[in-house]
Amino acid sequence: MRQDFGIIDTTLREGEQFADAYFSTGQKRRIARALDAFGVQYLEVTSPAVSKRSMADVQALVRMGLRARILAHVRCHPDDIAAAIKSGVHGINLFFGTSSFLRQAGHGRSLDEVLEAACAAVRQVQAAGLEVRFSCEDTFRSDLDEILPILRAVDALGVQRIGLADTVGIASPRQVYALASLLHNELHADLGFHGHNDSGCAVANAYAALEAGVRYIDTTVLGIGERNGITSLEGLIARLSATDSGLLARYNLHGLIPLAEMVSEITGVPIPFNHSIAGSHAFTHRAGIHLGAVLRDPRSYEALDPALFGAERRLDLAHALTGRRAVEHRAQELGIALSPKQLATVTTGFKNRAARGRVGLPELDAAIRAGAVVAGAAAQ
Ligand code: HCA
Ligand code: CU
Repeated sequence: MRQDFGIIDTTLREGEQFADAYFSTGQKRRIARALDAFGVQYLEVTSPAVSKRSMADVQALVRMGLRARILAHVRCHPDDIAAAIKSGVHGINLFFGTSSFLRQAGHGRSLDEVLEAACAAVRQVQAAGLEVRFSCEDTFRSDLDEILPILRAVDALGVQRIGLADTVGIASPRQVYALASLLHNELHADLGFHGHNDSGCAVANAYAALEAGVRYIDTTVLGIGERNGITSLEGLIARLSATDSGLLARYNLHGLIPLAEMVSEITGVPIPFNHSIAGSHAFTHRAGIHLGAVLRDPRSYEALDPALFGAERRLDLAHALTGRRAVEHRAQELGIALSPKQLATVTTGFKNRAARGRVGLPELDAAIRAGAVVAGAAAQ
C-alpha cells in the first residue's frame, strides 16, 4: 500500500453523469470547497468543451484558488483539449475506449488510430505545460496485448498518470489486483483506478488496486455516477479506516458526513440506509448480545469508531431482541437501581410484550419503573 496514496474526486464530472443530477455554478463551488476542505488531492471536472456554461463553471472553480488541483476530463480531440487548456485547469485526464465494444459501437477507430490520437493528445497537453493522464476506457474488457502498446507509448511520453477504468463495473478484486500489479511493473507513470459499481465491487476493487500498487483512486460523494455509480468516497474512507488508518492522516474525517449530506440535498438522492459511515444506522447496535458486548467494549462489534467521523454510536434498546445488560443500562440512565431478580423479570416481561407488537423507549422506561416498584414492594 502506497503511503502517498491520493484521491481524485470526480463528483463534479462522473457525478454530473448520474441520472437527474444537475449542479448549478454555486452548487459546484460548494461541493468543490467541501471536498477541498476534506483534503482530496484532485477534483475532476466535466470537459469545458461540453458547453459555454461548462467552460465558465470550470473557470470559476479554477479561480477559487483551492489546494486541490483541478483536472478536466477530456476526449483525445484537439479542440476539446484546446478548450480545457484555455479554461486554466491544472491538468487534463484523457481517455479513449479500447474494448471491442466501445471501438465498434462507440468511436469506430482502429487501435493504431487510437494510439496515434492518444500520443498526439498527450503531446498537446504537455506543450501547454499541464499534467496529463491517459486512461483506456473499459480497460478490463480490452485485450491486454492490444492496449499494452498504447499504454507503453503514452508512458514513454512521460504522462503523470495512467488510468485503469472498470467502465461497466464487471471486474472482480482478483482481476483488478492481477492487472494493476502487471501494469505497475510494466509502466513508469503512477496508476489510477476508476471503478463502477454495477456488480457491487467498486470499493473492493479500489482497495485491490491500492494493494497492487495503484496510487490514485477515483471517487464520488455517495458514489453517484453513470448507472449505479462508482467507488464512493465514504466507502473508500471506511475501507481504509478499518485497516489502514495511517493513510488517512491528511483527511478531515469530520467533514465526511456533512459532505455526503450536502450532495444528498443538492441531488435529491437520499443517503442509502446501508451506506458506509453516512448511512442512518451505520453506528446503531440492536441485538441483546451485541448491546451487552458494546456496552463493555464498543470495539467488540465496531470496525469503525464513530467518533473519528464526528458521529455518535446509537444503542437501540427497546425491542424484543434486547437483553439484560441493555435494560440495566437504560435503568441506570434513568437513575433506577434494579436487583438482579427485578432486572430478569423486567427484561423477560418487556421482551414478551415487544414480541407481540412494536414498542419503543417510553414502554421500556415504563416497564423499568413498574418493575422496580412492584418487585421492590413485593420484596418488603
Ligand atoms: C466516461 C467513462 C469513464 C471514464 C473514466 C476515466 C469510465 O463516462 O467517460 O476516464 O478514467 O467509467 O470509463 O467514466
Ligand atoms: Cu466512469
